[in-house]
Amino acid sequence: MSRDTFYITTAISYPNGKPHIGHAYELIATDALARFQRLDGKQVFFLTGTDEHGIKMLQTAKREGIPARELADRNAADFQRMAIALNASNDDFIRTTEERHYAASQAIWKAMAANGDIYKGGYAGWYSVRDEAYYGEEETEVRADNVRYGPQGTPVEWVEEESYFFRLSAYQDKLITLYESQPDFIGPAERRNEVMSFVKSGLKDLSISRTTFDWGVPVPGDEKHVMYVWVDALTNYITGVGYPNENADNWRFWPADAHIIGKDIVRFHAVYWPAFLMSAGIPLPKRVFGHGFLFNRGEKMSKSVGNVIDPFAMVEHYGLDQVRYFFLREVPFGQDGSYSHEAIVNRTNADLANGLGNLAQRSLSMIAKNCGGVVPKRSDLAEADRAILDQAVEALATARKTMAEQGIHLALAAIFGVVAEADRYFASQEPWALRKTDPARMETVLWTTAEIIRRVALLCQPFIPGSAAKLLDLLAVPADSRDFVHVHADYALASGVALPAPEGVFPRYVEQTDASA
Ligand code: ME8
Repeated sequence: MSRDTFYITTAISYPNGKPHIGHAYELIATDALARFQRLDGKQVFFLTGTDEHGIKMLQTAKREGIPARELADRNAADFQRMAIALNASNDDFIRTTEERHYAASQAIWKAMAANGDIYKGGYAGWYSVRDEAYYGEEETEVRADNVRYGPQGTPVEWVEEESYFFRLSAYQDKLITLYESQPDFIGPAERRNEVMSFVKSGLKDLSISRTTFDWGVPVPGDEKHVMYVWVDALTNYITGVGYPNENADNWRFWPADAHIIGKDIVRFHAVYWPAFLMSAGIPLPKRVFGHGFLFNRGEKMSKSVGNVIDPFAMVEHYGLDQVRYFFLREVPFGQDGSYSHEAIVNRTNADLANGLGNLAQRSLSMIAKNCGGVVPKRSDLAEADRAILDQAVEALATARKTMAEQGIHLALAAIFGVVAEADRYFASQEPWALRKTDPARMETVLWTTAEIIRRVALLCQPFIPGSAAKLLDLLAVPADSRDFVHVHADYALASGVALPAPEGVFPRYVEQTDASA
């Protein structure tokens, strides 16, 4: 039986600096996935937040000459501001320095210990502060600069200290069984293969505490130790829904339906996290999806905007829904992508300004002028009308299927395929010519076009929520008639309903000249 709840999370970001475009990308994509399920009738819980412990935070704070907590407070506020600026619909924002999170982290630690999976020993090995990760010597290499690097290309340092260990080696077979019996547990396929071969190559027990600093969650019963940052970081996903209080109202959302993360941290989510959960007797998430990395193609993005890697500046410059649309449509979700000024301008001008925006503007202006500003009168539908209307319903079916597998770009391709087809429909029906020859048919064509825009706008809501809402306002669609059930013909526009004066929804990006820059 499929549940009517849906729980989705982003990674929690290190607030050792300001949010960058990679953080924004992950949040936008996860927001689209969350909004999609909400509009499709699920009770959704969407969690994001900040990962505030670890040596990386501590070192940055030292460099700045401020306490780690002050650094965390300052930058976490920027991450919260970014969520608002991106119109993210997260239901909560978790900070790992919160009281509730200390309680959850200590509870899962105790549960793992009670299961006999934690023991005290001594760690001697390589550690990357940048990745906050332990690596086996065979995963590292000394390069020409005489520095030793880990598999992600970050420097590693030798660590030797007393440490608690988690019996990860005991979970090797259980993890392989998990990946085999639940093939969807890790996506996309390349990430699944990487994890599979990592686990098959043999798992060593994991060092899960440190003694040389105290910025972290204290180990229960041995406060000389703080937990390894990834133990507490991963636990945020259950803290956020009430753990350890299994009577908490939100606990019904667990297990998570999807953890959306970047490809660099799949190992933590697909190996360590399920092992911790198995040990603590907590059900496992359904899926871990590792998206790709974004790269700036290097060119200067615009004369008037300095560093548009800053998500706030990017939104300010191109518009929020333009940025959302660009990343979600342009980059196949799960693969790496690059962005550049031209790519953003080309994509958003073509699909939003000249595509959907232009179609809406042209048809709604004709309606305002020729149909008395009300929804046109619909007579019998011709085959061409029916075909284009059906396509929008089919796009919903496609979007449901692709969004369930995080194929965000594929859902958008299907929806904007309808826009392209509707454009051809509008051009070939020539409603402007029908005005004189067959006004009743003109009204039907305009009705069909407006109805297509209604359906497309409903489908666009997860991706470009603000602009989709404006389009639906222009069609006088009531706020309570905007979820996906309403894509159906039963909820089609009713002829005669008054429409507000049409206005443009997607301004065309115009290159600034040197004089205006
Ligand atoms: O890894 N393009 O935090 P983080 C796309 N605190 N995604 C990117 C990116 C880029 N250029 N750069 C980073 C952490 N990301 C941990 C997570 S979860 C329990 C703890 C993604 O601030 C990255 O892959 O380094 C990760 O999913 C997220 O941004 C936060 O990265």
